Amino acid sequence: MKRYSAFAIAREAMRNHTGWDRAWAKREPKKKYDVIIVGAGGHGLATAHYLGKNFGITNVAILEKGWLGGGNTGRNTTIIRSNYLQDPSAAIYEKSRSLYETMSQDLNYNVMFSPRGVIMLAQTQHEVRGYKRTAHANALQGVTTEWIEPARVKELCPIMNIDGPRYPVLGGLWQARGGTARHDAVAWGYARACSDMGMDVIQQCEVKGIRQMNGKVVGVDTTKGAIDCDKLGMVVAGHSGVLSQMAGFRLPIESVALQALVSEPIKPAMDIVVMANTVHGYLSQSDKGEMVIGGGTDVYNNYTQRGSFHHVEETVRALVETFPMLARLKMLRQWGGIVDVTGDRSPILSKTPVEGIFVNCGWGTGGFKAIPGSGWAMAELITKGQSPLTDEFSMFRFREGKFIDESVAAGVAH
Ligand code: FAD
Ligand code: PYC
Repeated sequence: MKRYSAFAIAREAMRNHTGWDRAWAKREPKKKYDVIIVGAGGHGLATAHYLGKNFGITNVAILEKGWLGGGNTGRNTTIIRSNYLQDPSAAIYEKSRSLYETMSQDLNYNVMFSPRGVIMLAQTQHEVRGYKRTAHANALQGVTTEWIEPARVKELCPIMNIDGPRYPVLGGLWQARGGTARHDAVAWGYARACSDMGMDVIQQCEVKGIRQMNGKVVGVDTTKGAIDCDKLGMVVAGHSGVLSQMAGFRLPIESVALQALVSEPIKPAMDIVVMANTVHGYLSQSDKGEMVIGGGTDVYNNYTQRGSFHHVEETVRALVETFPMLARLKMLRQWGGIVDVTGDRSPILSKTPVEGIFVNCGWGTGGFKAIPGSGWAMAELITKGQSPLTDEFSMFRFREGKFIDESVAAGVAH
């Protein structure tokens, strides 16, 4: 595949862009693969990518029922940070954040990673204690974060009202190397790299059944026919329960809609990301100038991948005391994605009761930031049967009571 470069852009500009290759090949399924990954979201594509890049396994298909990146990966508010509390979380999220730093170069695809800094605001005494504790834990984990006082918050984000009568800003947890990236580009960049390694990215191919023999996976039934495989990775986020049912086991997971919205574009107003978790809102400004806004999850489990009007009202109302300028903005678009939430708000990267089936899910409201680290770890788990980054994230931890409680770090109310 031709590399993208300034020279290539100049060359194609001279010949009306007739010389570009397809970013990824359009393929029909082969009869058999070494590994099938179900779900061409960021996590599925990254898993496939690192199977090829780190372990040389390229006889791989990534099967997607819709279009690639059309699930949560293309619907999220793109916040990237690694300021979690527990050590296993810090390890995988910080690995991920560091992979984002070089992702554009590694994939030869501009994912627009913007380490503009993320603040998690403390607006209650409880949050002050919680975030100071996280800052201390992060220091021990080698994750660079710091507790900052209200004056510094105001300096970093002048549009903020820190003196709100109900929720004054008491400080914040600041991660200067956190930020955002272009979500679709992450999926497209990985898909292009997978295709370049000879893998098959197959869209409009829904997995409808999982075939097993003597307790081991042997293949899948799809809307494009039966396909055999030696190993299967289930990476389908909000539909993980549906897939595990096909495979004959249950996952400790619930599916719920999480919504977001954007305002009309305005001139540059804030150049950092802010999460205000007490009031349930988070905010950044896109390169187009839109304010990108999200809130808490819907209050009931569902598979409804869409936005709802009352949510816009609730989320903006929650944020308006701290960001009064929002009251003057028109809201343009809203949408929803189906996120996969576990009881301890930590993901599952695990072997399963069926030999050869591995599951990567439970990223809930916060998995965009984890895409490269999760793919890296999952590829190792699938290849070697074990990875230091996934050891603690087994699905069996719920049976054993070994929870990894990240309810505070998850940030989003659910
Ligand atoms: P997905 O991208 O959902 O991919 C799963 C894919 O599997 C889908 O494309 C689906 O079509 C496919 N699939 C399902 N069933 C089948 C089947 N039977 N056969 C074939 N294919 C199938 N995270 C952050 O870190 N920061 C944020 O700011 C953030 N904001 C968010 C805001 C919103 C509104 C939402 C919805 C999520 C947000 N998240 C955020 C969470 C993040 O988006 C997800 O955790 C992450 O994208 C999950 O990626 P994935 O690859 O696991 O899932
Ligand atoms: O996990 O950082 C996060 C997040 C922000 C918005 C939704 N999730």
